[in-house]
Amino acid sequence: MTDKQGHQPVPGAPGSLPPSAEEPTEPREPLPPKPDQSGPETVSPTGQPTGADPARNAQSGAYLTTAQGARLYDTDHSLKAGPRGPVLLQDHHLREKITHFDHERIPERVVHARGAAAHGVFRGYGTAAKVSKAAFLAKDVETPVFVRFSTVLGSRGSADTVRDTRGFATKFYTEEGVFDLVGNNIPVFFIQDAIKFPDIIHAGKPHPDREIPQAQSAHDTFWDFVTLHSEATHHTLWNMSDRGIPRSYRMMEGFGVHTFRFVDAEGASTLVKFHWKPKLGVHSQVWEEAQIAGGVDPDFHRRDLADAIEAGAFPQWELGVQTFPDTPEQMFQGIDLLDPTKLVPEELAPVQPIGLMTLDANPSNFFAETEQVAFHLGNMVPGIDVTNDPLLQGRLFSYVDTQLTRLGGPNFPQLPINRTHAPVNDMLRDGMHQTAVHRGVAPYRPNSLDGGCPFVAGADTGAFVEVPAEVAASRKVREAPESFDDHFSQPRLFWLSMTPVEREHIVAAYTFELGKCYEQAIKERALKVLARIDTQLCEQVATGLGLPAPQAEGALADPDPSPALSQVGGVWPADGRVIGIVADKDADLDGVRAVRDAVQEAGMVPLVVAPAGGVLDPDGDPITVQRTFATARSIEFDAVLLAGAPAPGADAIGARDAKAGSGGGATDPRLLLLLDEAYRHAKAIGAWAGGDGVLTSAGVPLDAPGVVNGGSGAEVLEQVRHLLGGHRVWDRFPARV
Ligand code: HDE
Repeated sequence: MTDKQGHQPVPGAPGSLPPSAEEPTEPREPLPPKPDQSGPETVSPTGQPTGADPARNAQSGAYLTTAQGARLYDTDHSLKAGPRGPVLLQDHHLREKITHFDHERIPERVVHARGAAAHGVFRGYGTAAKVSKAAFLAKDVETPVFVRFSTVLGSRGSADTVRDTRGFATKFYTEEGVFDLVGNNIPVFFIQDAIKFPDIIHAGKPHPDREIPQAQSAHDTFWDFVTLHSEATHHTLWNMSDRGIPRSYRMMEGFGVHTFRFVDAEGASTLVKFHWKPKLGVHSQVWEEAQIAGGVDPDFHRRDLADAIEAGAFPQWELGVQTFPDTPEQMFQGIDLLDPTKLVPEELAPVQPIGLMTLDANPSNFFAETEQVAFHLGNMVPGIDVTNDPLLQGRLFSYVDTQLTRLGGPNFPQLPINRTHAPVNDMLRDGMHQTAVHRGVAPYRPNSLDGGCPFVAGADTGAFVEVPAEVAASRKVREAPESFDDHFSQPRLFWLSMTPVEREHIVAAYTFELGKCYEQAIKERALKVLARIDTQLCEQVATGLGLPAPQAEGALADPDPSPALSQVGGVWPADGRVIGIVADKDADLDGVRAVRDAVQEAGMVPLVVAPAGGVLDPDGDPITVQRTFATARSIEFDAVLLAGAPAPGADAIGARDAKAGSGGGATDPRLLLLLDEAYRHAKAIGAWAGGDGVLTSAGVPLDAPGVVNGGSGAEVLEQVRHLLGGHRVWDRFPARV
């Protein structure tokens, strides 16, 4: 609200206008934070300050000030030589405000730019104690963590649900220093040597001329590279599987990918591979869902994670390790443990649980926490060490290096989110953005002026001591070991381990992605690669592309399948799953209330969908409408229930746009679309109180698997809940895809 001269009324200032009804005019205390939404702790569990300064939290004081603390009376008008005159250079507030704004952005991550994160805790089971002396793995030790999930290829503002690998990076703030486990949701990688990383990323990123496509692998340069560089075959196959399109960050596995070392108190070393196992099971979208979500809710995964945590449905993962003897060969049953394009089937080396992670708080500031968090593989603690995996070795260089550009200098470990909770006593000094006020005069060793401090620790006083592993004498070479040459046996293992429906999805994914390539030669080369994985896979994709299927070069071996690689077949908790309940004013509203409450009690999320917003039954026990036919889309729901037959929607706002000519009393086309998609995406569907007629209109067969019809709302819900345990109604594939 402004006066005639365009001035903002200043409360208490001479000439203030009466307060407007919308705008508060009195300073007030800030609202208390929502539960579980507090900022980073100012003091760590070990009593160390973390650097978070509550006094600098935005919007927490009564009066607006400059960065220097001077109170301001106007932030809406520049200081001018008269109302129509030029702006005066002396306007410090204008310059400060604009200059700071001009520099608000920092470079996005060169990969993994798009992400979402959460705070939590990790509690060790103590089961790793015999192989690792890391203190945070000991029984019942609780360690704060910060986890950032991400896509790889897309820019910071790109859609969440694209087909891509997902990052799964965890920062453990242990008492012995920060340990970063920077993993992915796929256990193998595209390349075996870090020197190829710029190549694969340049190929996967948008084309340099037009900068399209964004966050996609369905384009020529990606397929050009991965079909020429056959060590990428295994990871690419995982990308084309359902693992490339997760339903939720909460329902992804995580993998350290490389083989690491555990070191016990005596210095003995064991090779390990890290696995995160989600308590909710591994669950994916179907491709059409992922594509729709990219348009109707590009923040699908970010929202899902934040909503679940805010609602108290804290996601959990069990951390586990596969362990292998640290022999000079570093091989396990013919699998080279230093080759990051290989996994070790769980049937050969079971994953042994060593702790539980619970994510229980959302970040309070995206930039300060999610954007500024800086992971680095070299952040290790005593009890964990690296191996010679050439991919891992290159990563040890890259992460600090990239932060120097991204975070503008070498002092990023001082940012609150990156601060260790262990006491720091380094001799690193000065540099851009130095926030510490170091005391003493002798940041060097040896010194006598600061009493010789600090001293170095020994293994018995908690020092990180590298495993004194033998390094075989050899020539300097740019070569890989021969065992790295096998690029096809594990892709075949993965393919053979998939169920028919998962194979169907893989075929569809390759057909889609290659169908988006323009270069015929790349498609033909891709088919040759597929022929080396499986004849049937190659033939089916070739049919979809309208090309002849080439013969495999050489015989295909048949490794034993690894059922653990499949996502289908388990039974999982339905916690946090979203149930759409469709109703209108004439529906069985008592049933809606009962089902809504039962869904909530079961730890799931009910969303009432009606033709228009507001409430149903306003004169009785009102039911809040959370989605309308205009705002609901099937992708948001894990199951859809119909509490009757909503009245024909020809007159509903937007219905005519949704399907021209469908007026005249037909069921609202947006509801029919919702049901059609839910059906084709193999979701559980339920109807009672006459909703079956609408299902029939939507082309949903009442006797199809996973379609529950009749009885009371509670009975329908019970069956639907049971169906959700399997994640999807797998028997319904292949439907009319
Ligand atoms: Fe990364 N990777 N990476 N990466 N990576 C980065 O570091 C790199 C690799 C992974 O949420 C960058 O801070 C090289 C494998 C995750 O902040 C950069 C190589 C795995 C994240 C970088 C790899 C990963 C990154 C970009 C080949 C799974 C996001 C921004 C040797 C085991 C972390 C940054 C976050 C981020 C380099 C390969 C996982 C450029 C050179 C293998 C989850 O430093």
